[in-house]
Order: sequence, then C-alpha cells, then structure tokens
Amino acid sequence: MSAVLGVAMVGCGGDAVSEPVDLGPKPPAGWDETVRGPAALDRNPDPNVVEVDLEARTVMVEYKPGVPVETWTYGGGSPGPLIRVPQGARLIVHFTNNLPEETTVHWHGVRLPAAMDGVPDHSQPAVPPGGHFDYDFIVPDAGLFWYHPHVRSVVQVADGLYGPLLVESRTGFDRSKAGNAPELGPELVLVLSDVALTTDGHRVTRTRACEPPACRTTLVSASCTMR
Ligand SMILES: [Cu+2]
Repeated sequence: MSAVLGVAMVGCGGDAVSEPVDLGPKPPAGWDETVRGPAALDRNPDPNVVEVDLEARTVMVEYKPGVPVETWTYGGGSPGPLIRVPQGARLIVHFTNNLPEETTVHWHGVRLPAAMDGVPDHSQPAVPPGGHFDYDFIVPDAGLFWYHPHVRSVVQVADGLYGPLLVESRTGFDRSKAGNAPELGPELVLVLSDVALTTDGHRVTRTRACEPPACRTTLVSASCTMR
C-alpha cells in the first residue's frame, strides 16, 4: 500500500520465538527502550505453533501534542504488533474486528491457502463489526512481511491498519557472507509510515482533502531489538 513507504528488517523482543537462532552480536541492555514497538504474545507452548490474538479498533493518537486524531489500529497501536514466527511454523491469529466497519486481514506476500488470504468475497466473507475470524496457516518462507486490511485498503491502511510479520529463518543469518558483517550492530524492525496531517494536527482523510500548504507529513517509526 502506498501509505507504507517501507518495512525494514528484522526482529523484536516478542514472545513468539520458538527456537534459538544465532543472530550475532547482542545489543547492550536497554539500548532500544525509547523506540521499541509492540510485539504480539504467543500463547501457545508448542514451539511449532505461534498463536496470537489480534484486535482491530480505533484509538485517539496525538501526532501533534494536544490534538488527538482518530487512528485505526491493530491492538491499539499503529503500526500493529510485530508477529514473529519461525519458518515452517503454524501461525494462528484470532482476529476480532472492533472497528465501525467491516474488514479483513491480508498477509502480504505470504504463500498460504487462498482461504486464509483475507480477500473479501474471494477467500472469506468480510469480518463485520464485532465479528471474529481465525487465520490459521503455515509460513513456508523466511522474510519480513506485513499485514493489512483488504477492505477499502487505501482508506483503512491510511487510517493506521498495518503491522509487521517476521518469519525467522530456521538456519539463521550467515554473517560470514555479508561483507563487513562483524561490524554490524543490533538489528531492528522499522516500520515507516507517511501520515498526512493538517496544520492543526488532524489526519488528512477522504473527507478532509490535503491541499498544500495546508497540510504536512509526519514520519512515524517503530522498531524493536533482536534478542
Ligand atoms: Cu498487501
């Protein structure tokens, strides 16, 4: 989606890690405390199953201090929580829609059965307000992906609905093949979002057009440590 300029890499201190992987140098304690983003909690003890809850709901966010803006979120934050899964594991996401309109969750770039792809009227009925849907699939490929709605995507993503999905390689990252790898520092997941706000701090929406210079853009980012 155009609202997300980039989703860049790797890892977070969430509880979804099931198998140890050598990730190289560890960051010093506390180094990321001011930038760490949320991570989904894995509530399944099986190391080959990651099972999380995901709720879509609106919250008020002050991009500009003192000016609350209605933001559509996964789990109360934008971006939504990092979901971290070992490659080849089964991911179960218990999704609840507490938005004022229907939605779905699409797992961007992930190879999965069509029924889990979150495309309304093709793979599943849209999830109505107050409704639930259980996504349940194997993640076959390592990499950094993201999730977002597939209902009025341009609007719902722009309103704040997106989050990172990290599928962690079973074999880890071979730093000996990465040039100056020993110089690499701690790895991060970064989610960069282009959020258009009016000069008084309100979100530019389909009903509030952005007409420069009456608007400005704010960059929102989140990151978290690899452990
Ligand atoms: Cu997508």
